[in-house]
Amino acid sequence: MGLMSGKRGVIFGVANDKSIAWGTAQKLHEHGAELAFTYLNEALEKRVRPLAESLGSEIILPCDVTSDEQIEAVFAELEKRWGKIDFVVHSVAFANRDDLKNPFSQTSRDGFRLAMDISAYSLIPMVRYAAPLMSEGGSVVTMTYLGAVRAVPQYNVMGVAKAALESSVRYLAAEFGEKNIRVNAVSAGPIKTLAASGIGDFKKKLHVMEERSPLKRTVTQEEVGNSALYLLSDLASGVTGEVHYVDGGFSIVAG
Ligand code: NAD
Ligand code: 0WE
Repeated sequence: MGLMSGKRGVIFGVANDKSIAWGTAQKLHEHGAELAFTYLNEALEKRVRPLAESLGSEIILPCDVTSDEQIEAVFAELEKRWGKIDFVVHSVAFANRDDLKNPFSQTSRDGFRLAMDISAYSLIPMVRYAAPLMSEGGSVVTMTYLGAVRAVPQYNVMGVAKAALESSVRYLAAEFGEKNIRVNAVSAGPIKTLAASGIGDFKKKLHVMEERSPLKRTVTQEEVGNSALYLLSDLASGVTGEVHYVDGGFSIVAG
């Protein structure tokens, strides 16, 4: 207990109580963290606000990550309210539904740009604006998927965006290491969330995990949250630029 006591941070990417960001928020709260949340739009604010308030959070802010100004405004508000922060959770991704269905070579320029902008680029301004508030060092965690490093059927342009995201984790870790700001990713196995509900044969992905992964089961939001908790805590004080797999060992056998 108390791994995060005295620490404050912000979580981007809660949509509902199935979100990986919410599993992470619960673990951080259990271990004593004080949390701020962002939401994409007014429809999601209705879901996020009660969840955030149930963990005692008082800072609940809008943020569409396609806007540098909105990202900057989140950290400006955190500076006003808290002065400094200790951690950031980036748990945001989006691609056009068609691009997760059609053959990869059909990916449009606009679809590529959109997936890259929301799912990869957004981490960069997030760390840029968070860093000045991390005056005593800090830790940033983003969420990724095996499709970054393998050609997973239908993951398509999201795989390219996750490859850019994982590479950005390394470049950000290299740049901000001297400020004692660590940047890492958690690569989760398939979990039934809102983002997964739009995927054609997602059930099949879950079954493949249950049959072929070393642990013979899928993983939960709470298990992903536990790894994010570790990376955000001082337990991981020597860890940066890493992609940490929470996938029941699937990546070591997948072929
Ligand atoms: P989710 O739908 O709960 O979360 C995705 C979030 O992205 C939502 O909160 C949504 O509002 C937000 N988002 C989309 N566009 C945005 C924008 N322009 N600005 C701000 N926010 C925006 O689904 P999830 O599965 O919890 O996804 C969270 C992260 O986990 C994503 O990065 C996803 O790629 C990653 N991931 C998911 C799985 C899985 O199987 N569910 C596996 C590995 C990694
Ligand atoms: O990152 C993801 C999913 C991200 C995602 C999901 C959607 C669905 C609805 C991004 N954009 C959208 N756009 C929509 O309109 N995952 C890791 C979950 C996921 O998605 C897959 C997977 C897995 C796993 C798609 C194909 C194959 C496997």
